[in-house]
Amino acid sequence: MSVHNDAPSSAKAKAFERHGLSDAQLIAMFRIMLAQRVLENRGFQLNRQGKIPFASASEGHEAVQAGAAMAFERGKDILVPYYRDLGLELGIGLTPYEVLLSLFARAADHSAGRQFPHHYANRTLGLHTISSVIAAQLPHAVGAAYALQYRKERGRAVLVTFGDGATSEGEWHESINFAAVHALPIVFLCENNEWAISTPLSKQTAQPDLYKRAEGYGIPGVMVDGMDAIACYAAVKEAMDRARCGGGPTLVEAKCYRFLSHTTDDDDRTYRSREEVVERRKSDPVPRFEALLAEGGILTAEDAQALKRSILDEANQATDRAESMPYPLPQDLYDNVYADGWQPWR
Ligand SMILES: Cc1ncc(C[n+]2csc(CCOP(=O)(O)OP(=O)(O)O)c2C)c(N)n1
Ligand SMILES: [Mg+2]
Repeated sequence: MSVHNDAPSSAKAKAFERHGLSDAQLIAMFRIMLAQRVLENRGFQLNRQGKIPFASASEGHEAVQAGAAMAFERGKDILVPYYRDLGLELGIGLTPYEVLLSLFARAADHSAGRQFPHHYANRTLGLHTISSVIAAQLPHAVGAAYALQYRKERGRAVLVTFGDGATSEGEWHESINFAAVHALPIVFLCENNEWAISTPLSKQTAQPDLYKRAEGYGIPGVMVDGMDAIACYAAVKEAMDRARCGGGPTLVEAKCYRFLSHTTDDDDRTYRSREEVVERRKSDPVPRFEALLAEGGILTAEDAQALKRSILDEANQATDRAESMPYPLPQDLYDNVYADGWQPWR
């Protein structure tokens, strides 16, 4: 990463609050956002081509994930994500090839080709596998944070993410309460996209500001514009810093929106209007961040084009390479399912 740089690069450039992020870090965040969008679209394309059984969609979540990824310290922190966190996973170091191996269910995938996207653990990156059971990742994450505290591993923290729907689960409340009581090094990041498949937020809770629940547990609660990548970085960074130095947990609520259907198996036209989606698209975080970087003199239109081309090239190469890899063998089906024959987390 380049050195800290507060000044806009060109004389005509507009200054903006960058919270200490260098030009290189801002461009890295934009790269994550673009890669997330390209790869999520690739998942949908491959599914519609009949090449993969299933993919999820995170369009609208790019800013919160690129911001949070930049606040994550590689080699120290632990990420316990959920299934809509492709950008976060890419942002902490997962490669497009690893993502494609999972989508194509190939043997070389981290979960050996089980094909449910995002179930890849990566020990080196500090990436915990997800749980498809909503909110079940929270007690796992709290357990990891408890282990850090028990072992006196100061300077490390856990980042756990979940959607608005997860906040209705008992495990959500139990986990936050336990973490608060023990002042554990953990940040609870809610990606509130206003929908839990077809259930709108208004049917989930009568208090749409989810961050306010933090007060009931005696921890700080912060609300952030989830379409603003820099604001998301600042909020998660502050919370992670507090957690890393013994200040206990924080609940951060990032207000975003899910632009596409829940997954390739869902059709959102059956439960929400096109007008709503079109209206919300106006706050798309990707063009918004691109415009900010352009106005700030950080990324020219040509640079942005070149970046987009290189990301698409990388995604295409990763797709071809992963597709050419072998499937797992039928006799390996029960590997890592029972204790017998267990292999260490890789
Ligand atoms: C315990 C449990 N109940 C129901 C489901 C089915 N389900 C899968 S995703 C989902 C919606 C969750 O919504 P939210 O937490 O808001 O996350 P989002 O998908 O919007 O990012 C549901 C109900 C599940 N996986 N686990
Ligand atoms: Mg949701």
